[in-house]
Amino acid sequence: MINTRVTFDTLQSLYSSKIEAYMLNVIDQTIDDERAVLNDAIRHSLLNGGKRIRPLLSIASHSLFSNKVDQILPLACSLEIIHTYSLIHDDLPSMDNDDLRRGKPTCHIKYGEDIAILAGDTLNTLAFEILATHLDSFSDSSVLTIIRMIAKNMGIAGLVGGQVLDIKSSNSTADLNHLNNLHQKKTGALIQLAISSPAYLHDADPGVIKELELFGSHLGLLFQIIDDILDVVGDKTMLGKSPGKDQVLNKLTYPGIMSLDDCRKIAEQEKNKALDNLHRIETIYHYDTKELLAILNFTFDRSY
Ligand code: GRG
Repeated sequence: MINTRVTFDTLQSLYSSKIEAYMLNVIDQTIDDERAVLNDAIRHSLLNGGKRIRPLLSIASHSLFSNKVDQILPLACSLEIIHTYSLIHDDLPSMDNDDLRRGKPTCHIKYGEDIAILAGDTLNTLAFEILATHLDSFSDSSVLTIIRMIAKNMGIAGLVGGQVLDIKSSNSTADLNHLNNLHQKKTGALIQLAISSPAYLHDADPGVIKELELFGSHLGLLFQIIDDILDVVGDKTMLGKSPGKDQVLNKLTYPGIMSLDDCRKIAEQEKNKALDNLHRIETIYHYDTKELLAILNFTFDRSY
């Protein structure tokens, strides 16, 4: 019998080349000889083999409503561009001070801190330019809605606010609620937006949007718990960055406040809650969630 199960590898082989081509094209259009070093720094950080989980999530969520993948690429790639800006800035000496990212020297190691800061700034604004310009398959009002949501959640209410909590927290001040709140903002907000934004663009039933948002929130926490576990048990080749950094920096992490077994238990709880959301989307609203399921399984299985 033919195995029709969709896996993360299936999604990568179906969609990665489209994602890479879209981002390459966007960067090529901004090429400017006078500022070649900035373009080099952007290419180095953006086009360098990330897993592309966030764009794949947007494509997977869009697949509930349409099979026209090209329509959603501007959103999918904008979110990967924002993610890349956040990684460049997170790696800076004044933040996590990392030398290695995706198996290569970090942006500031290769191009200097000044250019790395500017590359991050450029990517952040480029993402919003793409969102405002290229989502032409959707209504203006739905595009405005998601731009507003993304802008809000990439600022103090989400990514930046979560990063501040991360910098200013340590394991000695930790409890699970604080940790969940921090990661819901820092990592979860972008993941949640990748999943919910396509539904807003398609003016989906509010019940479906709610389930997708809850799914995104559970997947976001699961993603961070697994990332924390991998920082303890992973190696440099697998992670593409130095392991053990969280402990060196006295970061507030899940393994910092509980055993690895307990981390895996709460990861499993988040996975099961996310599965319940998918089940309801399938049974109540009759959408096919196999692509979202593939990404959920991949995220959970990474630390085993
Ligand atoms: C500097 C404003 C600002 C925010 C930084 C996201 C973030 C906030 C920092 C990243 C630090 C970090 C390693 C967080 C853990 C979760 C995470 C984002 C991991 C990396 O994402 P992957 O695994 O990486 O999707 P690839 O390389 O595959 O894209």
